[in-house]
Amino acid sequence: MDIDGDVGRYSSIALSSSGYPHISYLDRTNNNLTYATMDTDDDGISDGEDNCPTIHNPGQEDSDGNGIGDTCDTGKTAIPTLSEWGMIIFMTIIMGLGVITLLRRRMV
Ligand SMILES: [Ca+2]
Ligand SMILES: [Ca+2]
Ligand SMILES: [Ca+2]
Repeated sequence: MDIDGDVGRYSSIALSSSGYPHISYLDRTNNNLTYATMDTDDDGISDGEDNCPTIHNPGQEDSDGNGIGDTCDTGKTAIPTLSEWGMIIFMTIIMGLGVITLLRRRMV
């Protein structure tokens, strides 16, 4: 059935490997083969293409580029702040000095 409520004919349905349905039908009003799209969150992006299909995000922002929209991406990898980077570098240097000290003691 299209947005005008007209029923098509010869409909077909196929499921993608991720389980997303792909539906096409012959539109009775113009005899065009039509691909039916579903937009659950009404953001203008069909569910199959939407990087966050249940939350309205027409901009499809995905700041970390993992394919999951920012509004849905709960498993974001935290990027260390400048002070955290400083601590990481500091600890790496301390550990490196510790390893060098241990190796020198063993060589003596
Ligand atoms: Ca959508
Ligand atoms: Ca969306
Ligand atoms: Ca993301």
